Amino acid sequence: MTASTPEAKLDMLQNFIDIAAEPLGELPQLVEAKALSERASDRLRFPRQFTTVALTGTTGSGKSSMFNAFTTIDRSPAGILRPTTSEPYACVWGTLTQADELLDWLGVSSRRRFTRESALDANDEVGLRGMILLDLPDVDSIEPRHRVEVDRLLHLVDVVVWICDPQKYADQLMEGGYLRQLASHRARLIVALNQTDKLLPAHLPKVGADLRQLLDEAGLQNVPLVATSATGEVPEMPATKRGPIKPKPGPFSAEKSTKGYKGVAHLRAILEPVIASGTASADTVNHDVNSALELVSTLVSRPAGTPPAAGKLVDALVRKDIDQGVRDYAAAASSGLPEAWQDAVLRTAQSRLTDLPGALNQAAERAEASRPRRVWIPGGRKRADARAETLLQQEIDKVALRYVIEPVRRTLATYERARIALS
Ligand SMILES: Nc1nc2c(ncn2[C@@H]2O[C@H](COP(=O)(O)OP(=O)(O)O)[C@@H](O)[C@H]2O)c(=O)[nH]1
Ligand SMILES: [Mg+2]
Repeated sequence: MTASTPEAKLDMLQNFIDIAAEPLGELPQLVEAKALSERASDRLRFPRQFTTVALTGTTGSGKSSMFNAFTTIDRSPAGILRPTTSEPYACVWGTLTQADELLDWLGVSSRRRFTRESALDANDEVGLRGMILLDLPDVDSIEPRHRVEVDRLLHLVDVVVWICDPQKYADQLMEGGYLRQLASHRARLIVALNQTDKLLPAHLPKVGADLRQLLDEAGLQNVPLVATSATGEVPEMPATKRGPIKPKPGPFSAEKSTKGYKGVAHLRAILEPVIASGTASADTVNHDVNSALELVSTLVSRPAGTPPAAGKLVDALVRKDIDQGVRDYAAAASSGLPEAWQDAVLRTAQSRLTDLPGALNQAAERAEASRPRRVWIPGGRKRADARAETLLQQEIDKVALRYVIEPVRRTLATYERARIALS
């Protein structure tokens, strides 16, 4: 592969998808690769200085309260009427107008956009400059419309913060491997154990360790875990006993205290360097582009060879063993190619299957018509028969070429163009 920048890789992907779309049709890998590349090229068009961060999780875990704690303004209504958040809210740590197009793309209505620009001027929020924080509808919403909305958004943002609470985190996390799936398509995922103010100090490390273990078992060892409280304070963890044995590392990332609202300080401490690096959106794009390339790379293998000679196919057509003859020809022509292309070759080989019996009959009629009605010369009958036989063979050759071999050749040539597009 020669392409190195995301733009070049996207060109390559686009090229491949354009070529392969017709023969491969709605193949799931191709559809997914297309969605990923479209998303990545969209994201590339928006200002790079913004990092989109989505707060997500099940009902009542504290997403909206967390949003409020970060924005310090009561914008996203928490509690009372549930599920409360039916549409996403966004707060921009920067100039709102610069984020407008990005927010349009994310589908945040203009009534639900806020800014922390003045706080940035006052300098106390500088560490979050460039963040766009999103409060999403609940992932377990009984409204299918909300769930679809959440899924769509989670695919678009740069960082996902999964909020869970100490009572229900086990159920909240493991719902159908949702989180693992999330981690696989999002470069950055953070888990926040929220509402820790409800826990006794001695219980916090135990609950944390249990949650950490669940995450590890789900294959999420690299996902940071933080303790938060959106409405109060995270209890002080009991100091680890000193002794000859080195204490085990605690379950939480970023245990050091930081400035800001105490209950969300650790989450903030993890977010700040990500936002300051300004590379999150590029990481998102790279992640999507590379996933798309990985998907399409399974759709090419060895170069397409020259299709096999017509002999066996013609013999099968002469025997009227049409179906098997066509299948065998397609299989021989596509052997060693990825399965999707073997299927595509078979589909084109069979594309005129219903026309074949008629075409073969006409070929036979043409050969027969060349046979003289009466033969007077000695040995003439034999020669005429042989001539008619040769003619029949030639006519069937033509039918095989036109109805099967040429379509197969075209598909093989398309495969070859697609393969080269990726190399
Ligand atoms: N004690 C405590 N209550 C919280 C915390 N976060 C949220 N809540 C409460 O839990 C309820 C649901 O919170 P909300 O933010 O609406 O949850 P959402 O459905 O995830 O948006 C509300 O009554 C909040 O006041 C927290 O950290 N500590
Ligand atoms: Mg909410």
